[in-house]
Amino acid sequence: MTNKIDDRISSVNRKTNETDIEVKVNLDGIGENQIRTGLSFFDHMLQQLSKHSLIDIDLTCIGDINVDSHHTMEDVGWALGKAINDALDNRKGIKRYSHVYLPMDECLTRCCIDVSGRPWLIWNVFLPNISIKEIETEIFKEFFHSFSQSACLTIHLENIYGQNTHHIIESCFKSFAISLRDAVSLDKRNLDNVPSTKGTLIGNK
Ligand SMILES: [Mn+2]
Repeated sequence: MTNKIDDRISSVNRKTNETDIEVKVNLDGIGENQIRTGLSFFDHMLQQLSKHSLIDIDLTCIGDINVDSHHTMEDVGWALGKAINDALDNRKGIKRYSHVYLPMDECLTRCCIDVSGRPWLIWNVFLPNISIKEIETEIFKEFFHSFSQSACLTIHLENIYGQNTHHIIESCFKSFAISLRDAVSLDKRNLDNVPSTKGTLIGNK
């Protein structure tokens, strides 16, 4: 018997008075991406996320970046997480758990994830209260929090040590990407089953 897994793709459109977002993802991609948020450093981080997760991401956000970067980053996190959640569908056959230690020059960051259906973020990442380009560093936590909520993912991110703020933030995105790639990948021995004794990993059930 051949186990057929449907294409794991999805698209999400979300428009509010603050942001207008279109995003398409393919979980079984090759890391191709088109990212346009109007925030160049954020684009750089989302390109890392796609490249190292091998999830193809086509994302456009027209946000109120004349106000600040907060709404754009929070809402992009939510829309991207929702697209991942939809593409995962019933979560059959996925590996579910993964973790990665990611070194980047002087810095080391660990990401542990559970594609659990239960949203949770632990953020043990201490950043100096500065801005990189137009983004206040505190908003990166909001991105990952939104993502965890709409993707129904348990994410534990911890920067173990590091000095350079760019490296610390980038190591969070890269460690998240690589652990996500592994956790949503399919286990050939378990394609017909949801990896839970409860029998479901669908969000918030
Ligand atoms: Mn960089």
